[in-house]
Amino acid sequence: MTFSFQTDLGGALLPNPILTASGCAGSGKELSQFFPLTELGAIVTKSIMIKARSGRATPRMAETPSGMLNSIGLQGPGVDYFIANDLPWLDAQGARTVVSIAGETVEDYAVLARKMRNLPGVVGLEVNISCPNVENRGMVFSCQPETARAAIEAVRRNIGGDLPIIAKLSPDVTDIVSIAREVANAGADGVALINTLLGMVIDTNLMLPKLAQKTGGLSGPAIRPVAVRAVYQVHAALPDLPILGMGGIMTGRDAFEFILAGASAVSVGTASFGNPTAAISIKSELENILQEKGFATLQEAIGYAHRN
Ligand code: RRO
Repeated sequence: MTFSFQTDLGGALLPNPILTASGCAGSGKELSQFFPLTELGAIVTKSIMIKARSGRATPRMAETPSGMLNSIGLQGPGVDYFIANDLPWLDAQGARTVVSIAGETVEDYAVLARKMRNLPGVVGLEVNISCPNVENRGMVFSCQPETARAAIEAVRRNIGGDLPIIAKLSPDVTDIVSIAREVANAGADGVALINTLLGMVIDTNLMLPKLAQKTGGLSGPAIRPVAVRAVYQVHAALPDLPILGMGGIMTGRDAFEFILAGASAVSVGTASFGNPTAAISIKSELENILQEKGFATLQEAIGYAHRN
């Protein structure tokens, strides 16, 4: 019998569950030098906003134990450039694209959602409501149930058609399950867990924060247990809500951990900075592990750690 690696991420049918993590592979051009983008379940683009942005002041990256801190601040070319240039290129590669969108206001999410209608090669939307690198913490929509709901409702009302909406949540909350429930009720087809954790590093020689804007988002293996916990809790409470899991996945075994916790697919981010082919190795390692453990399909393994 042939092994089935397919997954269904809230209506996005993907041949395998390995995606890039938003922000870690731009719009795919750099990675395409190393492997065909069609090898991935999907590519998740850097979050796109309405207007072009140069991002935050430098330095905006710092190494941390088993991780890294970033303070990019939503650098990007703006949605119209993205639609005119990056998306046609991705489509020409045959890539399945999940577009990540980010807004400063609820109305921004509405405008971006309208622009996402009927675009070639786009299989889903990741709605980033959790960027930690903004001037105003009130802009971290997913940190409050009301703003999380308002942003996702705006996307749902304006997207039209049946493009899956995946809401990306912040781990910097007391109860991530309540936020997941809120966005599901607002019309999200799934959730992406987790964005980076807000952190800081101080240079002890200079005796000042290493990042120009002081705080940044922590990613990498250091945050994996936090991410696995979030996936497990949300899957336990909302077993029918598809989850895109991420946070420090370096190996197929790490990806398997997220699948067992309840993720239907996973994103590989920080690992690809050190090794651009990380996602491809993780894909084959995960497929091998699933078969060694006796699973005939990926589906059977999703949430397997929840059994009694
Ligand atoms: O651009 C960023 O600084 C950034 C974003 Br949009 C995000 O969602 N998460 C992150 O760690 N950095």
